[in-house]
Amino acid sequence: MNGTITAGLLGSLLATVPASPVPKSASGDRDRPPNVVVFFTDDQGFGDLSCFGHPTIHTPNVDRMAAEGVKLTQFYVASPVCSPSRAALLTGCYPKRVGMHEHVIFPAYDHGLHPDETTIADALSEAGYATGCFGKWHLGHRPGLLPTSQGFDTFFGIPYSNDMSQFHRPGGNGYRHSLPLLRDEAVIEWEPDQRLLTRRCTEEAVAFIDAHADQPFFVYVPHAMPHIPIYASEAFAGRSPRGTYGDVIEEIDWSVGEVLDALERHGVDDETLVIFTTDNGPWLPFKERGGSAGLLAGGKGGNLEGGQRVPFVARYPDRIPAGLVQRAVATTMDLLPTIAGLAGVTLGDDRPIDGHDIMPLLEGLEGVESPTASFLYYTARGELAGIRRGRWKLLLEPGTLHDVESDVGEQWNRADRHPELVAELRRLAVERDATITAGARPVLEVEETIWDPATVVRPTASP
Ligand SMILES: [Ca+2]
Repeated sequence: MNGTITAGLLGSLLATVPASPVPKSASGDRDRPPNVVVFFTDDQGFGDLSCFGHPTIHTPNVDRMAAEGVKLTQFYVASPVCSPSRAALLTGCYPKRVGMHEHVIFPAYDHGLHPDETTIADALSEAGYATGCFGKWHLGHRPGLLPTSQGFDTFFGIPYSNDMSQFHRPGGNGYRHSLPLLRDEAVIEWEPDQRLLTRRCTEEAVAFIDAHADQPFFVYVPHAMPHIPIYASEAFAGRSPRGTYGDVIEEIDWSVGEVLDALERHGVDDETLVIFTTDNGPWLPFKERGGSAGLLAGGKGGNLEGGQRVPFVARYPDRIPAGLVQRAVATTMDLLPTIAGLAGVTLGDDRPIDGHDIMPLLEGLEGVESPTASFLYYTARGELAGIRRGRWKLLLEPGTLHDVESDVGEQWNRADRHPELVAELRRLAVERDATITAGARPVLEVEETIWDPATVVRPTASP
């Protein structure tokens, strides 16, 4: 055999291949860019998936994504709290670069991510994608700041955290706000039954896929759970040995399964990139109602690894090999350039970003290294906190140096042994932060409101 096959022989070889049970309606269309689905859960820990080692929480659908795709074990969010982390995911920038670094947005606040920023949804909209957001937004809730002003065709969900309601804060806490459920920019319910949030957002996401399967689509599912107060629907309540927190994660896993089923039903699962990750680490003070960072120290709100290193799984059978585990450092800021690259969108150079295209890393190409030369840590309030370069992580205060590859739990401070490295990393962190600060872009402040931020509406459903 010389490697060439005649047309007749090729025909007879193909004839022996059994017909695929699922028609690949779009897979033969190489001009069509891949669909993209991003699950971005809220406050789920590094250790809260069975494929990341949890012994009793059962997550077969995310586990299947990992078995059929890639798992990243050193994947970071750019902030240990919600709003800055979400800004980084959608814009590919450190939160400080887009002015969103100073903690989370509360109901009375009037600012949000500037609509002039390019989000993943903006980039994909430009490429002809249908774009939908189903879950919790938390990047501004005044007119012009909601998802429909940030590249999304539609939005269903809550504008800020599910505890930002006087009915979900113990003792009221001086809190004078109620939680609305929105469709696009309109309030459709006050104080929605939180037991149904995961299910309803999933049903909306699946309906969106059903309606747009004949064109490229981007579905962003930032589930409001497992941020406290945690609730699961009746079908999941009381099911997990890990208690309500486990029930909530298992319902989120069900949500992933529903979306994977929809992709398969429409014959587009091979050419759809599905990502599962979370916005920051577990909220530890809530004890059994919060999650676990597994081997990592710390959790939400802090800069120990448990606050910012999160589980990451990606499935895209056309490009990503099954069962790959990557230990290279990557971050949520890499998603915008990676996804834009897949969609054939060139990002303008008028707005510098911090992320890198990590498709070669997700594909496991031979010899590929992390494009993240160094990673900066910021506190929940947006102050420079530290830096990771290679295996070394320096936290500026109290000046601890850890080899976070051998010492993933940050137990053994090596600062005394490597004073020159400490000085070098400190200098690099300060220099890089100064560059970001000098080029920082503004948020947008909007005085008008869609609803009265002090609206008081008694909940009717959630216990
Ligand atoms: Ca969060």
